[in-house]
Amino acid sequence: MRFGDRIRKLLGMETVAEDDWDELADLLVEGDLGGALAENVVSELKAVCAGSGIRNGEGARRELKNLLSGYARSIAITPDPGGLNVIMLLGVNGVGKTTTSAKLAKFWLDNGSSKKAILAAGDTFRAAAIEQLKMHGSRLGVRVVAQEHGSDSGAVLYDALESAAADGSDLVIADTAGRMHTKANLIKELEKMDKIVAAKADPTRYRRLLVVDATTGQNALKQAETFAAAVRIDGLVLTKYDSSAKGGVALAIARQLGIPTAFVCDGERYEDIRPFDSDRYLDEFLGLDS
Ligand SMILES: Nc1nc2c(ncn2[C@@H]2O[C@H](COP(=O)(O)OP(=O)(O)OP(=O)(O)O)[C@@H](O)[C@H]2O)c(=O)[nH]1
Ligand SMILES: [Mg+2]
Repeated sequence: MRFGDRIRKLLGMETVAEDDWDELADLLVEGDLGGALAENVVSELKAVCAGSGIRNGEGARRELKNLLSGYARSIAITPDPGGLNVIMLLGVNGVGKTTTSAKLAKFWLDNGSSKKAILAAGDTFRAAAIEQLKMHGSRLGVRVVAQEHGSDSGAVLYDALESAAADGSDLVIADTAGRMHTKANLIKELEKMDKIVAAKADPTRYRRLLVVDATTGQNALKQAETFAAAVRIDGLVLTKYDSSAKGGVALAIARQLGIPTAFVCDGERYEDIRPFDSDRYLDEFLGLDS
């Protein structure tokens, strides 16, 4: 059963019973909101419903949406015309960075936000990563700037920016490594790459997107904390948000770290990406959409 359907089943047409509030808090924790936020929201909701005489589940669900709207944060990220835009994708291994790089290139080329894009193979750590990005590049007709496996990723990004300036590209999407021998290494590497790009790119056209897997729950919050400690994160990409994914972690990350969500991905095809719409997201989360 879809997560939103479970919420709707609990808060249906009938009067909300006292036990239902506790069950709702448990369900919101299962939905990856995190314990503190779930408890908070449910006690606020109880007070609002009591104060305005709302007794049935449906009405409570609508009030819950109002409350959660206060936590949801979204951001529209689009390449700005008239200069070179740089999008750096960050995240731990396997979350979907490489796939998202390709999806974003296609999305912005298709809608005209970019006329000419480059994919930069910043993941020089994993042996197959460069080939994987080149495969996407050749399928999409997008140039890939890469060096060999094991080379310095900062140098690859530097190259990609020079190359973009030389051939009139308006967008560089940088894939990066999600794996390092240690967390300290990962952070050092992130800071270094960020410095190199920041020194060369227009700061208003340089965005760092953190990719998180919606199915990993509260782990995604921990990842966001780690990455946000190293570099400024402009927005999240929530991947693997298929019909069973709950995705409440985007709310937890917004509340805890103030990071808004930019895109949602719900499949492996290039088309399976859309800008984050918090209204639609809350409707899905709370089963208000069907
Ligand atoms: N269902 C689903 N699968 C996805 C989505 N995004 C990526 N994947 C799959 O997740 C797997 C990992 O994706 P990658 O793009 O290689 O992830 P990555 O973060 O680059 O991984 P590393 O390079 O190992 O750090 C692949 O099998 C993708 O097809 C999504 O939105 N939905
Ligand atoms: Mg990758």
